[in-house]
Amino acid sequence: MALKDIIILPDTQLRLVSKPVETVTPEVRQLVDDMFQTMYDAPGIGLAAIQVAQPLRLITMDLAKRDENGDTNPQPRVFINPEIIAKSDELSVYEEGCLSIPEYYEEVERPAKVRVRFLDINGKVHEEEAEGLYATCIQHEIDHLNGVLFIDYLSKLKRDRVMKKFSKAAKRAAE
Ligand code: GNR
Ligand code: NI
Repeated sequence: MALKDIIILPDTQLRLVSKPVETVTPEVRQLVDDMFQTMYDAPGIGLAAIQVAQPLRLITMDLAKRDENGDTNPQPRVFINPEIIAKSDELSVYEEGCLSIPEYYEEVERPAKVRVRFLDINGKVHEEEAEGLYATCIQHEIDHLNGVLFIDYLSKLKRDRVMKKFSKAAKRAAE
């Protein structure tokens, strides 16, 4: 297993449209392991492969909550070539964050429920109904596969402000 660097704004790789996974090779399994390690270390509840600079339609997720003792029952999930095949008309608002836009949080409105089709690590097809945090997270992650970030749903003013802040930080870091 290996920790990978998470790319952050204004890295233009975040705007790539990721390619379908054709076969689950040993390299893909290794990438999934590395993504889990990177996601848990961050920590985050979801990670798209492009966030570790791999433009593949591959997502890891773990929505497990800590219990009263502060322990977790890990619930690692892998989504390969996921597709949203239905969305509710009902919307819900959630305060989102993104490991590629560190320490910035804003409310985003999205369909409250979605139906998602995906392959698991063994190539088996699944279809699931997602709601609550699961619905928010899977939509956020599938957006990454299409080069879309949650700031794209904010006003141009807010988005420009965030882009400017991260561009300045990158320039300072390069000096
Ligand atoms: O860790 C994460 N938390 C989160 C919170 C609200 C909505 C979406 C997310 S996903 C984010 C990790 C991430 O950037 N995944 O792409
Ligand atoms: Ni994200």
